[in-house]
Amino acid sequence: MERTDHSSQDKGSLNVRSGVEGGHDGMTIKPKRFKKKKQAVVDIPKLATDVRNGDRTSLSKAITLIESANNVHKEQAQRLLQELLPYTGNSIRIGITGVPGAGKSSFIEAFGTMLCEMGKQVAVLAIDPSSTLSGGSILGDKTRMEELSRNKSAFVRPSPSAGTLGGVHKKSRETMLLCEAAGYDVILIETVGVGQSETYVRGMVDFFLLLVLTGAGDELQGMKKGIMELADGIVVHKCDGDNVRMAKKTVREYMQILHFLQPATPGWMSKAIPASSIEKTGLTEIWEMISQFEQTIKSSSVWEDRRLEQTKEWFHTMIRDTLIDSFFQNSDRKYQVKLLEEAILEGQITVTQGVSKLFS
Ligand SMILES: Nc1nc2c(ncn2[C@@H]2O[C@H](COP(=O)(O)OP(=O)(O)OP(=O)(O)O)[C@@H](O)[C@H]2O)c(=O)[nH]1
Ligand SMILES: [Mg+2]
Repeated sequence: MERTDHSSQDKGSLNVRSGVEGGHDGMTIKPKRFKKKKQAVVDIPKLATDVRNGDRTSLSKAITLIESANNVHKEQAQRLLQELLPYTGNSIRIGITGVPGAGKSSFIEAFGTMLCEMGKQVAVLAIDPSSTLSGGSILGDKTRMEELSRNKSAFVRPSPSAGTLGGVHKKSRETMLLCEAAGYDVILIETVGVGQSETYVRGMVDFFLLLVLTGAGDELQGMKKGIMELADGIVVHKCDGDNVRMAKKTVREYMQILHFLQPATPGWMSKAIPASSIEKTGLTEIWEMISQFEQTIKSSSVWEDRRLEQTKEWFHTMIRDTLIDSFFQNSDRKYQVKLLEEAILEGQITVTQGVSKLFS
């Protein structure tokens, strides 16, 4: 299926991005379309149909609606999702992590392009906790995914830079569902392997791929064993030029280590594979590994169980987020917190007493 493309693909994404970066007031892009007066008339059933028909402009618009913090948009976004829910879930969701500079974006460009050539529809999302601080490394990503961004079978969506990682995560899950409803059958999610983001991404994908560089010994010194235990596959990246011999040695080292680790997915033995995004080697092997994983895991209940568990976890995370938001939104409460904070710092009351006062 070829997607309809009313605007140019690049233009579509760029339009949306500026809206997202516009901040929490939501739809700063295309202001004419989302002027206050017109807010009520977004035709949700039509938008749902257009998204399902693979119209990328509509998909961009739908994602912008999901990312908006405006209450009217929020309500519309949920109605839209509800309409599209029956058409979601039919993709393989792949998380890609690795230290900054491991080559994640370059890998997605090469790997995603190969998948498109194989007839897949590929959506790329990014969860970038650093983008709120740095103003977005996403422009760099865009240039690194130039070929993929132009591909008619691909949809590249930069990460929303909306507040906390928790917030980004919540929106990314819904964005992923929209992409599935639009017919994308492979979802690639890039995240920087620092802090908490990899745990978030692990919680929303089927297959988790860790990109590493040569020198397993050195890497492992600084790498938490934990992140390796999350990975279903390890790519020893930049296996090209003078680096080939070292990369192959590193693969053997990782294979040995993996042997002793708890499997990330029950019933699956994680593997290490060498690859180069520049020379485009190892990419078919990686896809074969992922396909084999899918086949193996789908034949047991693990696939379905994990997805159900992830949805449950998502629900509980949202309850916690909502509780926290609603707690701090109340302006009297904010004032009370400030006063109690002062009393605690001056030693008049204990922290526990301060908390008790807020909840009594
Ligand atoms: N030799 C070699 N260099 C590569 C390869 N893939 C990427 N690079 C280089 O590695 C650098 C980092 O690549 P990116 O794709 O931006 O890495 P990243 O992991 O997405 O980086 P962040 O998004 O900043 O975390 C760039 O200079 C790339 O040209 C590869 O297969 N071989
Ligand atoms: Mg990147």
